[in-house]
Amino acid sequence: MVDVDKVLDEAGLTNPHVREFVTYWAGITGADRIEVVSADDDARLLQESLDAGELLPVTGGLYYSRSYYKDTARSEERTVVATSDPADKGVYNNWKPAEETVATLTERMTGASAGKTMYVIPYLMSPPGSPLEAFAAGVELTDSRPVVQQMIRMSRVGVDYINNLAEPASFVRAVHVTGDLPNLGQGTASDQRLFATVADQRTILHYGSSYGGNALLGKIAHGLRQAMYDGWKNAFLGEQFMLLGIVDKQTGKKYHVAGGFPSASGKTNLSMTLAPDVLGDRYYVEFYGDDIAWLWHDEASGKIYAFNPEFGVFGVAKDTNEATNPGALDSIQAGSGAIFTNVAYNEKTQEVWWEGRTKHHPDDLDGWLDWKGERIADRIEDELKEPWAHPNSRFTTTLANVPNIAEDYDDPRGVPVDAIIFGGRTRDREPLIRAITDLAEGVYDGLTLGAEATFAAEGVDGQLRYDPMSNRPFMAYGEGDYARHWLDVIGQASDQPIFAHVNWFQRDPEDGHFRWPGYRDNLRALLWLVQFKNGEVKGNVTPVGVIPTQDELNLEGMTISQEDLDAILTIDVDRWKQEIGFREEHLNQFDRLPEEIWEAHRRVAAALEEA
Ligand code: OXD
Ligand code: MN
Repeated sequence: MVDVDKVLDEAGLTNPHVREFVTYWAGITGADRIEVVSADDDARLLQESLDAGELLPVTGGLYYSRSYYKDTARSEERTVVATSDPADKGVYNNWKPAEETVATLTERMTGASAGKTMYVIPYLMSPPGSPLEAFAAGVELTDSRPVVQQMIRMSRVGVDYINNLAEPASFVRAVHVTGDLPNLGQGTASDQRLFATVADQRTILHYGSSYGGNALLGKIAHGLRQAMYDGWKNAFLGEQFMLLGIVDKQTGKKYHVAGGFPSASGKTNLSMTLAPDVLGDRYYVEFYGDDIAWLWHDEASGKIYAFNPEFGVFGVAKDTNEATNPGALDSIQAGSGAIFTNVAYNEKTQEVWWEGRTKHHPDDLDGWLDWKGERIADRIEDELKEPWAHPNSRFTTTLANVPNIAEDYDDPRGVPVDAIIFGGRTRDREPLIRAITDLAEGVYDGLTLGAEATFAAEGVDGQLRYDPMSNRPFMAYGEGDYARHWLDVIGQASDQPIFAHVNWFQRDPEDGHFRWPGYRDNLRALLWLVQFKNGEVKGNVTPVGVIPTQDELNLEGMTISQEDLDAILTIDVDRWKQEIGFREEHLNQFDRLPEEIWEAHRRVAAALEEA
C-alpha cells in the first residue's frame, strides 16, 4: 500500500478534501505509486517518457506519441452524463442514473491501475482570479504519464490552484483509468469503456482510453460537460466556442467575437486567423481560444463577458498548413514544446508529417512510419492510398505559443463579447453571413445549427446533422432547459451581443468550387457584422436575418466572380422552406422548449412563406 499522506505532505498538498479524494481513489484503483505533479515537472516527465519510449523526439525539442490504434477519438456512444434526477435526460446527453453509473465505474476501476503510477494533477480551467474560478478548479487522477504532459499544456497545473480555494471542497473530482486497451472490446457489444460526467456530484469517471477528450478530463469533460451543468445552476454558459478579438487600428476600438462550429467547419482556423494582407494596415486579429468559452453576464457593464478556460490548443493536424493556418504552424515550431499525436513520424530524421501539411507527402519514404508505426516503404499496392496520419491526429501546444495571442488572454475579468456567431458547413442555402438582432431568433439559430452529413448514407440529401450550439456531444442536460438558460443568461444583459450565422462553404453545383475563398478572407464577413452592429451599414433584411449588400462587404484586394457573390449574398427561399420542415422535426424532440423559441421558429417560417 502506498503511504498516500506521506506523498501528499511531501508535495505540499494541504486541501483536506482533495486529500480525502486522492486517498479514496488510490485505494480503489490500486496504483503502486502516487505522484503529485505541477507544471514545473514537465521537463522531467518528458524525459521519463522519452526514456520509456512513450514519447519519441521530434526535431526542435518537440515530441511525438502514438495512441493505441483502437483509441484515436472521443467515443460518443460510450460517453454519458449521469445525475440523480431523471428530468436531466435530454436527447443528446445519454443520461444515466448517477448511482448505478458510479457503481459500474468503481467496479471497472477497481485494481485497474495496479503496477502503475497514479498521477495527481491539480488544475484550473480559468485564468486565476476570474469570477468563475469557483467552477474551474479540479483534480485529475490519471494512470497515464502522457496524459499529464497533455494536461500541463491544456490547463494551469499546480497544487496552489487547489490548496487555496475559497471553498476548499469545491473542485471537480476527475478520475481517469486507462484500462487494458487491447482487451476492452472497443466497438463490440461487450465494450468495457465508459466515460461519465456525474454532473450533480461534480465527479468525472473515465475508463478505457488514453486519448484526447476521453482522457484529458479538464478539457471536454470539465471544461464543457461539467461547466455546462454548473453554468445551468449558476448563471453562466460553458460552450464549445472559439474566441477572437478584432482590433481596428484606425479607431482604436476592439471587438470580441465568440462562435460555435460543428467539427470540420473550420473553427480552429478561424480562431487563429490573420487579417487579409490588404487589410492588415487597419485590422489586427487576436487569438483567445480555439475550442471553449465560458460566458456570463457582467453586472457592472451590462455586457456578456467571456474567457477561454483552457491554457493550450489541442488542434486537429489534418490540413493545417501555411495557407489554412499559419498561426498554428508557428505555435508548434522548434522550442514550443509541442506534442504531436498520431501523425506520421520519420524515425531517422525525427520529422513529422500529416495529410494537408504539404500538397504531396515527402518523396523520400526512407524512415517514415505511419500513425500506427508501420513503415510506409513497406506498404503493398492496396495500402498506398491509406493516410499516413490518422484523420484525428493532433498537436498540443500552449496558448502563449500562438503568435497573435491576445495580450489580455489571461485577464481574469475576461473580455466583453460583441458578437456570437454560429457556422455550419452548408453547400447551398446558407449565405456568407446573416445577422440576427433578436435574442430568441439568435438562440433558435444556435439550436438549429448543423453541418451537412459527410456521406450521403448518413442522412437525407441537403439535411443537416443538427448540432445545437455545436454542443451536441457535450450536452449535459435537456435541450429545452438549455434553450431557456441561454435566453436567461444573455437576456440579463442590457448591452447584448449581436448573433450571426456564417457559412464559408457554399459551392457551385456545376463544378463544385467553393464560392468564397475562406480562411483569412472570412474576416471580411466579421468586419461587416461589427459595422452592422455599430449602425454603420444597413444590409438587406431577409426572412432569416440581415445580409450584407454587395457594396457593404469590403472586397478590397480579393477576386470573386459576380455569380459567386450573388449566390452567397442571397437567400434561396425554396431551400429555406424545406429547411424549416427539418427544423420543426428537430425541435419537436426537445422537452420544455421555451415558447419564445417556437415563436421565433414560426416568425421565420411565416416570413419565408411571404417572401
Ligand atoms: C473535440 C476537441 O473533441 O476539441 O471537440 O478535442
Ligand atoms: Mn472541440
